[in-house]
Amino acid sequence: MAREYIVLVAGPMGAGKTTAIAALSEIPVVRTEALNTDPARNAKATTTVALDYGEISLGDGDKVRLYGVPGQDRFDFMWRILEKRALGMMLLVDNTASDPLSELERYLHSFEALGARGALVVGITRRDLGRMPPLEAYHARLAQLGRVLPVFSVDARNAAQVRTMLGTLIAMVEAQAARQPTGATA
Ligand SMILES: Nc1nc2c(ncn2[C@@H]2O[C@H](COP(=O)(O)OP(=O)(O)O)[C@@H](O)[C@H]2O)c(=O)[nH]1
Ligand SMILES: [Mg+2]
Repeated sequence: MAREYIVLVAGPMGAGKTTAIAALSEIPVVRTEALNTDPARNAKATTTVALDYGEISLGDGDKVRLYGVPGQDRFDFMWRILEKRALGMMLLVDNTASDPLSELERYLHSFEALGARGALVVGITRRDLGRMPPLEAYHARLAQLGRVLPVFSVDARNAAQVRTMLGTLIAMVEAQAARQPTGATA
C-alpha cells in the first residue's frame, strides 16, 4: 500500500531549508516568505515566517511531504502541530554560523519529542564557505548529548546530496516502524 511520510526540514535561518526543499521537490515549492520583522537578529531582508512545502515520490506510490519549519521561536506553535504528524526530520545547520554546535543542540532540544519517537538526520551546510568546525565536532557534541545520529556534509543546492540524506532518513523511519508496529505510519 502506498505510504505517505511527513518529514520536517528544520534549522536556523539561512541553513538552507528552502533551498533543500526546492532541490528535492517535484512540485513547485509552496513558499511563504515575508519581511523580516526582526532585523536585529538577522540582516536577511526576507525570510520564511510561515513554511515551505514540497513533495517527492519514492516509487511504489510512496510520497514524502516536506515541510520547512521556520527558525524563529515565535512560530513555535506551528512546529508543534507539524511535529506531532511527522515521522522524521532533517535538521540543517549552517557551518558558517557563529556557533553552529549550539544551534544543533538548541534544535535537538526543541524537537526532543520527535527525536525520541521518530527518525532524525543532521545536515551541515555551507561547508564550502567555512570548514570549521569540522564534522567531528558535531559528532562529539552529539556524543556528549548521548545521541547517535548520521551527520551529513551537504550543500542544500545539490539535489543528489539532499536526496541521499532524505533516503537515509526514510530508511531510518522504516526501521523505527518495524520496531514500533503501532507507530504513526500512514
Ligand atoms: N555556498 C553554499 N550556499 C548554500 C549551501 N546551502 C545553502 N546555501 C545558500 O544559503 C542561502 C540560504 O538558504 P535558504 O534555503 O534561504 O535558508 P533557510 O533560511 O534555511 O530557508 C541560499 O542562498 C542558499 O543557496 C551550501 O552548502 N553552500
Ligand atoms: Mg527559508
